[in-house]
Amino acid sequence: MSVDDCKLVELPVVHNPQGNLTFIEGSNHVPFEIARVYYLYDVPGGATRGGHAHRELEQLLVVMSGSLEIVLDDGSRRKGVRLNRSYVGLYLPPMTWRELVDFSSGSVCMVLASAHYDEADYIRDYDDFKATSAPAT
Ligand code: T46
Repeated sequence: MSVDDCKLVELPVVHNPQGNLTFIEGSNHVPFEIARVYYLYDVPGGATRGGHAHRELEQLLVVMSGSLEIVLDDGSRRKGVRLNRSYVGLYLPPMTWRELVDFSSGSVCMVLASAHYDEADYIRDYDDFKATSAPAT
């Protein structure tokens, strides 16, 4: 898996003078059935979240309010992506190391996930991640 497999997904917007509406359909706007939704909020200034990869989990991150940066790492390359639109998501395939940094005040990040929470799916040690993601020689 490469950082280039992490794709920005533009979500539909139903414009209305009374306010806009965006919707997300599993297996349509995201390439998986949605099994879980969680969100990060009340993140204090300077905090970093993430700092792990998932063995099998796929996710779509949508910053509903405010902004933050996601630092992606595939074991050989790093890339930063800033999210600040509630109609643009970032798709994260399995085996992507991610760090969420530079949260603006009051930001809210919603995450759609392909499976229920399972600690066994996490790789929380960067050296383990590098070893697991390295191509076989
Ligand atoms: C990810 C980034 C973007 C649960 O009990 N259920 C859940 O669904 C989740 C996501 C977490 N937890 C528990 C596990 C830990 O005891 O909540 C605690 C904090 O989780 P974690 O340290 O993994 O939080 P983040 O913000 O570093 O990472 C989370 C997701 O875990 C992760 O999949 O990609 O957000």
